[in-house]
Amino acid sequence: MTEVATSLPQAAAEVLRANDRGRRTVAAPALYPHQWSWDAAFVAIGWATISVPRALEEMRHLLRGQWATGMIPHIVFTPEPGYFPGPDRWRTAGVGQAPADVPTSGICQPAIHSLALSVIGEQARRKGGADAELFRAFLAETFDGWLAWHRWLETTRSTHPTGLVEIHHPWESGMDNSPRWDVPCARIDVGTMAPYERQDVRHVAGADERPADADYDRYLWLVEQLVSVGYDDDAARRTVDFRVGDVFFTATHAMSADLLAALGDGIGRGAEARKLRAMAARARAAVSRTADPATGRARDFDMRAGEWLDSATVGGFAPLVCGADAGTYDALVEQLLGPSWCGHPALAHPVPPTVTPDSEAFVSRTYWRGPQWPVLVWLLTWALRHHGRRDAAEAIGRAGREQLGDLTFAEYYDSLSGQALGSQNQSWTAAVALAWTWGEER
Ligand code: 9WN
Repeated sequence: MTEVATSLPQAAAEVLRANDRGRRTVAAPALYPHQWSWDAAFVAIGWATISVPRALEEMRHLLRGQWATGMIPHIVFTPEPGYFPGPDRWRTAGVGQAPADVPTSGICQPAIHSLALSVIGEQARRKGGADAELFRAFLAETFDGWLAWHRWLETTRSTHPTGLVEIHHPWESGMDNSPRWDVPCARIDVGTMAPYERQDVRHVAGADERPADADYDRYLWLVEQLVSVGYDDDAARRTVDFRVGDVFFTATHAMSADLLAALGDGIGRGAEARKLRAMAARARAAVSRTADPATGRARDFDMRAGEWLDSATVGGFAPLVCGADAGTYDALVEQLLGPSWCGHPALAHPVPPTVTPDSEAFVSRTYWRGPQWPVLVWLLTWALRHHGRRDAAEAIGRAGREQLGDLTFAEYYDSLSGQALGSQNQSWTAAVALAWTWGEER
């Protein structure tokens, strides 16, 4: 008799359950023992396939960390040890805008949250009854929080003439050491600061899977700069060495603001929904103005230097997330499926790598410099489907699920050898495995 292999959704659900700490899920069991902002959104999407109430709890826990400004911080800390930099390095305790009773970091991450709300809402409606009611009540109760987050992104972080969302730390992009940031990072002048010891490299098989020590010096220096101005946004704009318009972040803001508007309409918040749609339109227009005439891909903007940033990374496909005119959209889909990206003959799995293997910056196993990240692959498949390209979504989604067939639920995969890298049993990888399975059933 042949043994029945554990199915992908079963194994994925086990990972989420093992990483569950009651009202929040650790991003990864050892490497990331806290709640991260965009991880929590993807994780909630995964939970929604198992339990709508649990998915909502994840979102509620994240919102506990929201700052008075509207910012949703990139980490809501928990007492679990083992991660650096922790609250003592961020020093947000006592900062006026930060919540008094919840330790958080002082920066943010891409605005995936209303995508999560929208997907959870779909699940809740499908299940009906108590789940549908609970979702509606949750949305009515928390709508202003999500709205404040988008307002802050617009009024405080989108003031540059490009209209792009401005970030003050590579960690805010979620794609920490991506070649997208090589040029602005090279300009960071690291000053004197307290010594530190990295913890991350202890939790991975090889240090080359993680950012370099020189990157960490810059990351920690930027934290010092933000601490020095008490996390005041105006002062930060003048002070930090890293000030970049992030096109991918901007696209998530546009996408999520639109989705939140649709949810707002459903609970009688029509006036706010109109404002959200206007924000989304402005952000989408900003994304559309970034197109590189040579490649057609979207670009980031170095606000310190006043220069466009060219790099051959997945960030260039930002318009696929927020939508674009049909010509631009189709050309980008064709490029994504073509021989420099998903169709590159050297790839172990035909899903988008974070950097094309054709680029000089490409390193197949080093963090955001070339590996494939299932969570981004899923996001692109969701967006392609949402914007009417089901064919492309299905082709990439099939390959994405196949990549997860090793059941390691790795944080990322070597795009040439297919080796599982970074943390294993990463929550958001398990979550997207569940989301894909559900997406296929629809
Ligand atoms: C810093 C948790 C996070 C993700 C990021 C990813 C990585 C942190 C780190 O892990 O960043 O925020 O310590 O490396 O780059 O996208 O949210 O999974």
